[in-house]
Amino acid sequence: FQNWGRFKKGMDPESIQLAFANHLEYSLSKDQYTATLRDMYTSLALSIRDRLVERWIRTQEVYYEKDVKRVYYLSAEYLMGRVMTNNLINLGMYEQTVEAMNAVHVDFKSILEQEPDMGLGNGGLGRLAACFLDSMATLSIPAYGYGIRYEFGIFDQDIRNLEQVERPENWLQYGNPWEIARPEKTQRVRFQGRVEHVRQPDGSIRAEWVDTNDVIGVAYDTPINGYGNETTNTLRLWSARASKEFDLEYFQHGDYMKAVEEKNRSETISKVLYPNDQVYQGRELRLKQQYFFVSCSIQDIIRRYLVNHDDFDQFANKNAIHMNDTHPSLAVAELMRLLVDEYNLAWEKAWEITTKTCAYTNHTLLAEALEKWQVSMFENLLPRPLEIIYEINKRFLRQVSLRYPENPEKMKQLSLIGEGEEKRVRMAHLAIVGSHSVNGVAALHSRLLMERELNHFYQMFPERFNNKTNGVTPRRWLAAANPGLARLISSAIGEGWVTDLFQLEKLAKKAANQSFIEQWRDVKQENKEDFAALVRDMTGEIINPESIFDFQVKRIHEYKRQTLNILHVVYRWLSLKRGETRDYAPRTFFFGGKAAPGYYMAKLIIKFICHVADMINKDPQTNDLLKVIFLPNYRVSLAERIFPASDVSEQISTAGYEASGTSNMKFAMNGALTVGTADGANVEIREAVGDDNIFIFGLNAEEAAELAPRYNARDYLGDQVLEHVLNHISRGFFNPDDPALFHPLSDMLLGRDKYLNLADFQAYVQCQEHVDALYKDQTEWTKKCILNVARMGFFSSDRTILEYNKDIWEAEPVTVTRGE
Ligand code: 26R
Repeated sequence: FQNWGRFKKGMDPESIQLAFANHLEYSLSKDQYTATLRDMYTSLALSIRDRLVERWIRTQEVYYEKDVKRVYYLSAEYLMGRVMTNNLINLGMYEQTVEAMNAVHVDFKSILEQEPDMGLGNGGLGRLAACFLDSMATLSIPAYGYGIRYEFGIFDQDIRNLEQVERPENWLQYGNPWEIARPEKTQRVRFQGRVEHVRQPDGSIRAEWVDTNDVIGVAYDTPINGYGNETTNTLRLWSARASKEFDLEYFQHGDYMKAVEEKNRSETISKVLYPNDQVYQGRELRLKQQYFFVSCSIQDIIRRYLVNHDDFDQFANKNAIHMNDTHPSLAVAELMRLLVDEYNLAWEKAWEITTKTCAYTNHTLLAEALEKWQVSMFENLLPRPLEIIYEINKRFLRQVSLRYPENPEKMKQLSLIGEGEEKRVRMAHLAIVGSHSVNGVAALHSRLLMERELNHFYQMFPERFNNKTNGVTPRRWLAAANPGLARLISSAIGEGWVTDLFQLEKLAKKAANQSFIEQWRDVKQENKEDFAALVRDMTGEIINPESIFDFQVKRIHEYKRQTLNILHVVYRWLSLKRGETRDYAPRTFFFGGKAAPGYYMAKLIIKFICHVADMINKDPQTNDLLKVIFLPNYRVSLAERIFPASDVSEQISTAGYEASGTSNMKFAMNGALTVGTADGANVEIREAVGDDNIFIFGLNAEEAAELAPRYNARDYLGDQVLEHVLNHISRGFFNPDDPALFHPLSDMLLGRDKYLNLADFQAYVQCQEHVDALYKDQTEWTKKCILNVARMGFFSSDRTILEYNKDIWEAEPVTVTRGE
């Protein structure tokens, strides 16, 4: 293996060319006549993967040799997007690869376009997990991501006849050159069956979970390399396979078709990502997914630990298990089950290990997103984990009754089992009780958890609660996505910001420098022109690159208030039609985002935006001042084009509902100004950039919560134009063919609107007028953009991960070096 040198390791353009040609011929059996662009993409990906492998093997060796403490991040979602550019940048071979491709007359940009997004997530939570993987590797933290290898990720969204249509997203159809299948690394997961309690010779009682229907998890590994170091961590995703016994039983009974059918059934577990976010639905297959990946992962963690240890005394010192929301909260029960049933630990000992090892992050304040699985579903599917949960609850409630004697109310509030019409397991309670740390994802969110949603638990365990404000990786979201701005920044302050984002502060003194301001504007303008070309290709719409590019891109949800945004757009249009120009600057309002397929109101909102856009864009009278574009299929790779081209970032959720938001950070990091409510991380962005450099409007969280019970939308109809807007909607102006179409929308806005759209409307309109006024002074505007970027240091996911590691995981960073 000594002379692989050039083919497998060389980072210079010529070596990359050799590797590329080699893979084209010997891995894909293609020549210059038959190779498609996709073949070239695959060959290049394989060439890059080769360069990761040596580092990857070495990293894992070092972890083993040093018996390091490992961090295990358990997440049902990873929204990785494309990985090629990121890998090249982190390996430090981007420029060399561009050169190599140029030399063989291959258009590098179109190769990058071949890669499908790895879209194994819904939105914020899944993308956060992906940013965290990048930061953990860059900070040399021994970390593993564990999750599910969904065959179908988040659906592709088409807009047809002005509404959303979902298409399956088959990201694996042409193979995945980044992953390595590990058919020998499997774990067995049990379902159904029953529990026998068997008395042992020593008098103790052991639980045996028998007559189960087992499913096998097969590991697929993806290397995650750090920026500018040798660390290469592992993202291990589990794929479901039918177990041999399962096959045999049926095949031996001679019912071949039934056997294949059953086999298929167990393999559906990892078939598709559930596209709901924020609205829990108690689907059995989803519970199977959760237990499947949790059980595979916990078994794998224990297996790895036992390679170096022969008892569990060091387990909590060597492992941190982090639960990304409650989706993996069965980890608490599964770790207990394995320690007690399989490894014969005493309950108390196992419980101490479990709580010291596990930690939980909450990502939402919406009650309807809380997972509460029917006990009846557990009884059938997971009888033994249910018994474990009951035992955890029994002991926990004993503790509660000591702390709050004679207080059945408290017991009810805190119990892991909710007693409504039907008994349910409250997964958040399980996660909190089984963890030594519980955190929210922005200062406001964590405070509201402690004061409101989780106050009962906060009173019981105040020391467990803490905040970890989210962050995003500057490698993907600035260095890779916005090379023009990255170059300009580096030319001014050097390249240190890529791993130490606080260095951006050095840009602040450049904000007064006229020539720097002009260069900054040139970069933004070029990005906007590129984006306008992309919009033309995607939608056929011609937009004015001199107009303000205003974006609201995120999942469609009532609490995020895309409705408030589109109401303002209609208001603006009607004002223009009345001849009130109000000094509007030309503006293009972009919307993008997917609606959960079963979320009626979200789909109606998309439809409404599209109808409004259709009408406004056809109006020659207002065209040079106002355009509206719904961008189809918002996803990571499209986001990478959006942030660099953005002037205004819309972050307008009803205060108290958006846990953090992370696109708010990506926009600001790319020099957009935020129009937002005092919600989630917007509050901390305001603190960082200063009141003068952000547009905050509307009710704060306390005011909104106070208003909600006595809110009357009609109190806010004083404004003539607003009334006009709402009349237009309810009279079917935007849809003459079916005038009732948008009634549910106007009924919602004028009725018991939980999200108080009209209460914030006036403030929002005024705020938007300030935006127009400022934009007319391009120098002032650009200064504020520069100051925004200068103060984004805090919002790097490196800072977030350092805090997690210091306060929760306490893993030692390990420098990996390759022997030559
Ligand atoms: C239970 C199920 C239906 C479900 C609920 C919620 C599935 C998925 C979700 C997604 C939630 C948890 C989510 O993505 N939350 C977002 O997390 C981001 C990262 O912390 C935050 O920035 C964002 O504010 C929050 O909405």
